[in-house]
Amino acid sequence: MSLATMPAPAATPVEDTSKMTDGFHLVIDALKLNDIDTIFGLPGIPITDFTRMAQAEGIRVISFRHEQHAGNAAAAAGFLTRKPGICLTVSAPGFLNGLTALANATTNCFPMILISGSSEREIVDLQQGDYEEMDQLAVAKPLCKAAFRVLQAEDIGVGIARAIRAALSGRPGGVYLDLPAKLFAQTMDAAAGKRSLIKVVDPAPRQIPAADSVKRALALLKGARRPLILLGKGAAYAQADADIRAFVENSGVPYLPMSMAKGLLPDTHPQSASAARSYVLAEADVVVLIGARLNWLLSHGKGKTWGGPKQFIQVDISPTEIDSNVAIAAPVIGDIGSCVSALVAGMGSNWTEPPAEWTGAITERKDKNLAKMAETLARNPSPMNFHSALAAIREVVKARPDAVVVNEGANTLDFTRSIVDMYQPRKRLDVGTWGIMGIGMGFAVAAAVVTGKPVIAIEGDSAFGFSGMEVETICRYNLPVCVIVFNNNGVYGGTDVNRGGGPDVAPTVFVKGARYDKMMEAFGGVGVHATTPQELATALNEAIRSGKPTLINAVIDETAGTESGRITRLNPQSTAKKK
Ligand code: ADP
Ligand code: TPW
Repeated sequence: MSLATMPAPAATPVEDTSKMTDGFHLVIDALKLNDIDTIFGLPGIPITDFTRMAQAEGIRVISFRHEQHAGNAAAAAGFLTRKPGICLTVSAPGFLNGLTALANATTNCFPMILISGSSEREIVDLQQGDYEEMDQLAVAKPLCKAAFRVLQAEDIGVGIARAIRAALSGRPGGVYLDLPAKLFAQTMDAAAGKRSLIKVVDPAPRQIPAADSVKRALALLKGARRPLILLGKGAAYAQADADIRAFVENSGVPYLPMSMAKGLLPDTHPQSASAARSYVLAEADVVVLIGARLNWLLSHGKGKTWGGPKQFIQVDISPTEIDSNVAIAAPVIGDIGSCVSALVAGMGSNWTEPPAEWTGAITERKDKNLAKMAETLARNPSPMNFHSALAAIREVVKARPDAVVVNEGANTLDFTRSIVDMYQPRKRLDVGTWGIMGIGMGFAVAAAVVTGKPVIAIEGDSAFGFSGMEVETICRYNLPVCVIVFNNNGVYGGTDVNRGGGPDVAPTVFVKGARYDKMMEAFGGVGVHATTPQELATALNEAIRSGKPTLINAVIDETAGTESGRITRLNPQSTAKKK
């Protein structure tokens, strides 16, 4: 080919940046396309600009003081809304701070997506010492349901879609999405970028149970002499409230709610067997588990708690959950809405209620226990104890059943769970499957942000400490959160002594008489020091009325309660004799 016949070299195209988009905008557009309206996070390299742009584009960005709490907020938002909660962090340390929340969300079956910026792959993979170097994808993988990394702008749509599907479909859980710094600045043609995004269709498809599994379950339930229904937080998450109510009421079977399933039916419901819990667990012959695992919280379905032999019907979306601890006679696999409505349909209109002998025996025990509890709650000791403080709070919650209760601690958790009745679904958020401390302020922020309802966070003083700095976040966004710190001067209580005799206090003891209320005042919120149930109730009512961020330092008898609350038995005991 002669020079003369060679085609002229193409002129270098001048980039028309007005028709370009970039990684920042594609991530934001992909989230918005999928109706994600809120991000919980903490800015820094490489996601600082992302948070600004997201806010500019109309996404609500709730900035925290520590990523763990942003992650917990995302998890709680996921549980409450059935949309994956989004947590956004910086690389390595920020990512690791968020990871606890991601793992906890996965353990709890809450849908969330942890999106972390990460450092340059070329440097990270050769371990050449980049700024905040870490192979985050590899670290996250064993701790969540799925983990993805996006390297090219044109794959952002797919990355976000896969993350949403993984978080929501089947058993919900945590997903990690790794976005390297370079991705954010990558550009591509705007129209092609738009076409590359995916609006996820039906991310949590209904899973209809097999007809024969429903039949098998109903046949077993029909033959039961002492049936029991156990509702777990999967049932609360499923938002199949009417079906669950119909199943309980049409069957006439007594039920027990796990802590976060409280309120699916009001705790005052005549079929609630909560006040006769140990009796029904030990005596039931057929137990229907709905969105509850037979893990440590249910003594693995065996042993003394469960008394004589029993048969289980288990409704769950995850087929591999079945037989995990004991044999399940009738698994019903599918989403709770589909399964429970199939059970209701199969029961028909003339289902025989359980024998009166069984329901009568439960009522008898319930009445006795409730009368005993009423007596305890009516006492007014000085200083206040867990019971008298919670007796006051329980009346406030009764009057405001729409308020969300967040709860953590040891005794504070156990007593609140049994004393404060819940009346509406998904109004109670707590330490969940791990019994983890530190969820308090993150969950409270999320509950306020996504529900707009008053939030009452009932916190042990140790529990509160894990996320206490987030009271600034609560004040900054002016959220209607009232934190009640049950201040008994330590982990569990404040009376332990240093067995070595030195000047240090015992490992479980805190500064005595601390004034947590001042922390809220430091950021412009309302602080109240309460030493009586009356003062506590007045302050809580006022907080709910005003909607102002409030912290009530509730002084509790430091000798009240027990070590580890109700799970003291899990504490290993030393058998070594001291010389
Ligand atoms: P709890 O701690 O209240 O006993 P768990 O967290 O142990 O509850 O159990 C929740 C269960 O609910 C999990 O096994 C999970 O697979 C199941 N689950 C979650 N969402 C759904 C759903 N939509 N349909 C069916 N099962 C679900
Ligand atoms: C992340 C261990 C369980 S309960 C608790 C701790 C430290 C605090 C109990 O004291 P608190 O409650 O809150 O004052 P109360 O009502 O008895 O006075 N680290 C994590 N999670 C857990 N569960 C612990 C430690 C623990």
